[in-house]
Amino acid sequence: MSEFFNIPKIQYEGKNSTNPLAFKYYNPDEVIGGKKMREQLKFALSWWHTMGGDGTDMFGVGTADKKWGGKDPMDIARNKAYAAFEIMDKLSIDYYCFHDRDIAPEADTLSETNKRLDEISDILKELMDKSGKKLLWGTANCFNNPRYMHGAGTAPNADVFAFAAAQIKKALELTVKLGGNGYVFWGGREGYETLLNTNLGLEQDNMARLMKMAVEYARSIGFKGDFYIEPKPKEPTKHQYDFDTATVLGFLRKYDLLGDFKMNIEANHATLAGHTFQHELRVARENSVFGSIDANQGDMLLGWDTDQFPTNIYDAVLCMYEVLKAGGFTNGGLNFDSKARRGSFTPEDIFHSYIAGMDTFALGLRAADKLIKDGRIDKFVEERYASWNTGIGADIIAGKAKMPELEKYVLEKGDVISSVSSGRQEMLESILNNVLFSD
Ligand code: XUL
Ligand code: CO
Repeated sequence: MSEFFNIPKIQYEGKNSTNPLAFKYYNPDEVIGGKKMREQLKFALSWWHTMGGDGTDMFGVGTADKKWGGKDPMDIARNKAYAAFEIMDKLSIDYYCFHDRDIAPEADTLSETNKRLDEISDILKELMDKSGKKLLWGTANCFNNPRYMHGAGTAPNADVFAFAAAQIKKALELTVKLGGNGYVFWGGREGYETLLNTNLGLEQDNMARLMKMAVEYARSIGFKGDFYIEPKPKEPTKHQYDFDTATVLGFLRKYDLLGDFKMNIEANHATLAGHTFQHELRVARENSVFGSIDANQGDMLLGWDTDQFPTNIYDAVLCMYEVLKAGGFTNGGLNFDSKARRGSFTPEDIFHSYIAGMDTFALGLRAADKLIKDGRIDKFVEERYASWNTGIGADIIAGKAKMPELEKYVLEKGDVISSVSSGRQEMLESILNNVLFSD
C-alpha cells in the first residue's frame, strides 16, 4: 500500500534541533522515572479527531480533507485505518482509541452496521498484529444519531435505551476482539436541558442500569480491563450528570460501581467544570479511581470545549506529577482527544500537532520526575502536616481524642495561633520554576 503522507518517520533530535518535524523532548526509548518514556506516557491517537475531524464548526464546513482518497463511506473507513497506522508508526504512537462510529459509518440497520464494524475491525486487527500497536480503549458514540437527542442511557424512552444497549454490546465485543484494556463511557447527551421535562432520579438510575449491564456482559466475554467514566460538566447538554470527578464518585458509590470503574480525566473538561486539570487528577488519585487521561487544553477566553493540542507546560508537568504519584498508568494512557485548529488544515499539520502535544507531555514527564527527585515541594507538604504524626494530631487520628479531650487540651494550651505557619505559596511556585528551568 502506498503511503498517505510524504513525511519521514519523526526522530528525536534533542532540544537544540530546529527541525519542525522532529521531537525535541520525546525520546521513546529513553528511561525517565524508571520506565521508557513510551511506557510512562502511553500516547494514543484519537480516531475521531485525527482520522475524521475535518474542521467543520457551527459557522462553516470542513477545511481539511479527511476522505483519505476513499470514494464511498466504507472505502473512506478502510483508508482511514491504513492512514492511522501510518501516522502511529511515523510518530511512534503505540495506542489508539475509537468510538464505534469513527471506524465504520452507521448503516440503515443495526445488523448491517455491525457487519461494517466486523469488516473494519478485521482490518484493524491485521494492522495491529503487523505493527504491534494496541487499542487503549473503545467506546460507543451514543450522542450523534438523532435517536439520542434526549440521551441514550438516560433517554425518557425505553426503546432508545434498548438501542443504546445493543450498540454498546457491539462496542464491547469490538474492544475485546481488539484487545483493548479500557472501555469509556462519556455521557454525550446524558444530562438535561431543563428540569421542567426531566425525571432526574429515573435517568440516573437508568444510566447505572446500563453500566451494570455493560460490566456484566463485558466480563462474560472476557473483558479484564477497566471501565472509565469521562467527567464533563456541560456541552452538548446544559448539565451533564458526569459533571466532574467528585460528582462521578458519588454516583459510583451510590450504585456500587466502584469496583469496575475508574476515571478518564480530560483537561478541557476539568476547566469547563471550573477546576484545574491537576485538581481532577488529584481527586481521582486520592480516591483510587485514577485511570486514564484525555490530553488536550481549552482556551480560557473561549470557554467551550476547544480540544486543542496541549502545549501548556505547567499543566503537563503537574499532570505527570499526579500520574507518577499515582504509580504511573496501568490500563490507561494519554489519549490526545485533541484536534488541529480549523485553519491548520494540511496533512502536515497532523504531524505538527502531535509533535507539539507529545513534546509537551515529554517535557512534563521529564520535569515531573525532576520535581519528585528534587523533593523540596513534597518535603514542604510533609512538614506542613507534621502535627498529625505525634501528640494531639496522632491522638485525633487514632480516635483517642474526641471533643471533651480536645476541649481540655485547648483549655490547657491557650490560643494556638503560634502553631500556625505560612503556606509559602510563592516560595513553592518559585521552586517549581527553578526545577523546570534549571538544567
Ligand atoms: C467529548 C469527548 C469525547 C470522549 C469520548 O467532549 O471528550 O470525545 O472522549 O466519547
Ligand atoms: Co474526551
